[in-house]
Amino acid sequence: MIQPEKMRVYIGLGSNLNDPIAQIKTALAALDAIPETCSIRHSSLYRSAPLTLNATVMQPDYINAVAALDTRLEPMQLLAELQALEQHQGRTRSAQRWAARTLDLDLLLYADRQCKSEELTVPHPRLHERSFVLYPLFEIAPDLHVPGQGSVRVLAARCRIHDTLSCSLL
Ligand code: A4P
Ligand code: MG
Repeated sequence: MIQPEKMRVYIGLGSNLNDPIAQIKTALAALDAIPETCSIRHSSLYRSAPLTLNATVMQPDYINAVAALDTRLEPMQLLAELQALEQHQGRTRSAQRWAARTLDLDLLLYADRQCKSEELTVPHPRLHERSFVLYPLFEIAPDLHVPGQGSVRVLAARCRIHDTLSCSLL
């Protein structure tokens, strides 16, 4: 049987509950254990102010990172694996969008593919405007091109000017 080709994908990790640094470290190891998938590299950990929809509800700072993986899984299969890992690390989904969470795993990029549905949109629809995604992505893949948006180098530089959220290396 012919094996599907390996695809380079990028995962955004975020946590701001229950020892976020430990949550991210555990998740980085767990990503490497996903079937048909291996971890290539990951960024340093970054601390960022929470981006929320309701400024009156306080949230702890986030720890964020980005990981590069090679996978033979199709995008929806990979998303299911990511959601299972979130679940395993105690993620609960409230009705409130962008609520505090133990672990959020976003599929940022799947090779140069583009798709748009409620279940899965890649490139991740908000990646190009978020310093907590672009800084770690720039650290591990400065020459990467984001389909429909441009180079990570340019997007990260633009973000340095426009994103008012603080985001720094841990
Ligand atoms: N979904 C669609 N596309 C994708 C994708 N590319 N990757 C769907 C992952 N999931 C994707 O996600 C909601 C639905 O999006 C899923 O059912 C999936 O099928 P969720 O994880 O349940 O909820 P969410 O994360 O609250 O919603 P959303 O809109 O994905 O939020 P974001 O964009 O992930 O932002 N502030 C800081 N400083 N750092 C953060 O990491 N993260 C968020 C969440 C808000 N504020 C933050 C951070
Ligand atoms: Mg999410």
